[in-house]
Amino acid sequence: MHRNTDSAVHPLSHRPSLVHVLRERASRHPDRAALSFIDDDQIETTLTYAGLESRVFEVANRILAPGSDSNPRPEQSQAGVRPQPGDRALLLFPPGLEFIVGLLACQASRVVPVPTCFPKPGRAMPRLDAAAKDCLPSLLLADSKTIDGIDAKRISDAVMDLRFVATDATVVAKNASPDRTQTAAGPTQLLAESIANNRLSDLAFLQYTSGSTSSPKGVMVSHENLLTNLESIRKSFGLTVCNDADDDLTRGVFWLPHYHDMGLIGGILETIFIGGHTTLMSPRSFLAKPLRWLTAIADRKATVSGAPNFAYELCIDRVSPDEAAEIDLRSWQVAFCGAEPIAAATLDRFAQRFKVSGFRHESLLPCYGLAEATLLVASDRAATPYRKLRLDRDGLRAGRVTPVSDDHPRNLTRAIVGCGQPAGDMQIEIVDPVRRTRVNEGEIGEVWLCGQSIARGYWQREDDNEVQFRASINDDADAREFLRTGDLGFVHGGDLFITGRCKDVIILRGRNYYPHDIEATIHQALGEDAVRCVAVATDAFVGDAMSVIVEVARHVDDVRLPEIVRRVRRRIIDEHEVDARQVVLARPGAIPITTSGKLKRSECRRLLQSDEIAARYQWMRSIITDDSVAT
Ligand code: 1ZZ
Repeated sequence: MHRNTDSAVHPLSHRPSLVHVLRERASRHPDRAALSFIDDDQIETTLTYAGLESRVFEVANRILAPGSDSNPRPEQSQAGVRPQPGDRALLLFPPGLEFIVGLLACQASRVVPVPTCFPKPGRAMPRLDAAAKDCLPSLLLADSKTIDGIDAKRISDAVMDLRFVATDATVVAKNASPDRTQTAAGPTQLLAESIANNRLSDLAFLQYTSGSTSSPKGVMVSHENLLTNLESIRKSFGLTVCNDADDDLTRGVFWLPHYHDMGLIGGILETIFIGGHTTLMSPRSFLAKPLRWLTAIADRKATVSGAPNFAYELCIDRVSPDEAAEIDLRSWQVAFCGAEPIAAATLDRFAQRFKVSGFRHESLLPCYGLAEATLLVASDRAATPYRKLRLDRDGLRAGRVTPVSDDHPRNLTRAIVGCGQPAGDMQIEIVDPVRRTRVNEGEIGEVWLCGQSIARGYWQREDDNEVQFRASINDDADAREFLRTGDLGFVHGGDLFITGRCKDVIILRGRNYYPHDIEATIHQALGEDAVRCVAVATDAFVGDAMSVIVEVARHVDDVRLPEIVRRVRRRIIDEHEVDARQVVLARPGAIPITTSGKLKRSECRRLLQSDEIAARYQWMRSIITDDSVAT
């Protein structure tokens, strides 16, 4: 058993939600900058703690007083209806501070916020529609520009019928905090009561980002889960709580998507929890020019920032040695890396490239987590060199951990980065998923988790919850309930190492893609030309690799095959904003299926990796250029 003995301190009952924490911060250091946002034109907006609190109360007052809505769409059936505690509100915001105001305003008014992915202009909103159909919200919060731009043709009735609240439409007097304004009547009194009635067991938000579009799953994160995990992150990452003016301020810089657990909790909510200052920018701004991320860290003397492996890789590729020499990264104490497989080579190359900027190798902090456990599960020790194990590759494929020396031939080994120790009260067990017993030390199994950060399950999915959130280990004396992560790994020297996944999800650039969604897109793109198709992660360990096999109908002539590949890729890029690394066009019957007609994904992956699929034509992206290979 792998148990963290650090007993869970639960300093939570006196402040059962993050709104309570925000109020403390706002009264202790009202003028301290809390969150800044640099937009894509490099214009910066900042909210102080008092400013954030006042905006949160202003919007929360409005949520609770539907009569005061300056609702741009009065025809909605929910317009004018006051939400009940526990009602859901979709949050539809581009990156920026308005999203944070909306999220906390929901919590203050005991409405459950549901962050959703912000689509590109003119695009359909399948994720928003899917979340709306699943959690049946009564409100939609957005800024007025977004609400004005909502096109009834591109959105389902389930969304159009909601009460829309524009967070930036000012209808209540400034500084309308429930305690601080004597003038506050009706809604303000209601809000004060609402905040006082918040309970640790209430939902802090529903996290939909990891679900597939066709069958979305909303992870129910309670205030208790959230506050526990925020405290675990603080301890594991060694972050300072900034209570007093002379405390060393924790400064963050983040560009991660705000609707994903890592950006939302790690980037935004942790800042408020510890009373630090974080500067945010959009993922687009980072992707367009990765140097911006590092420059922001240098300019703000940031102490904490991080991203998935691909982002470190992008910096190595796109920031020149000369540019690296110009920036000062000496302040960067915690450079965390997680959300997708971590490559030791990437971390080492990053440290090497940015040594000239004053970046320290021991700042790199590999970590592991998932939305179903709120966020952080395990992380390396802060300010120490990260752990790496070189393992025998064949042993690994057979589920055995056989460390080998560094001079072993590289092609027979795989280096795996350690994700450190359980965070806070998290208990980690490595379990044989079939026998449901703990595996022996040094064997690979599924990662099972137990602790106060484990979310309360998926919204309205009792059957799934029974299997995934309430699993039991056969020989567990304490009869605990575990979350099954679907990830494979082992524990070595007290540290967790992740080796792969037993679930099908494809992780690209730290985001999860569900094969069903990609396959549905291919079918839409090809119609009658495709018989069957499958999308799999082929090179899961270094990330960034999705392969697609399409059985092409017999009537399709060979000359059309390159154009079919282009159509498949274009459509996947359009709808999912990722590209495949490999598209194989095969004859009907090439994709293995079970007797009940289900795709055998792991068999497909094996066939692709051993080059055993009989292809009519295939396209493969090389690292440097795109090239097509006719076979
Ligand atoms: P999600 C102050 N995965 O990705 C800042 N880590 O959740 C604190 N695979 O539910 C920031 N190796 O989308 C703390 N190391 O996907 C950040 O992703 C802590 O397959 C990292 O099941 C949190 C990541 C959150 C996240 C979860 C899936 C997992 C696993 C994969 C995550 C991984 C990793 C390999 C890692």
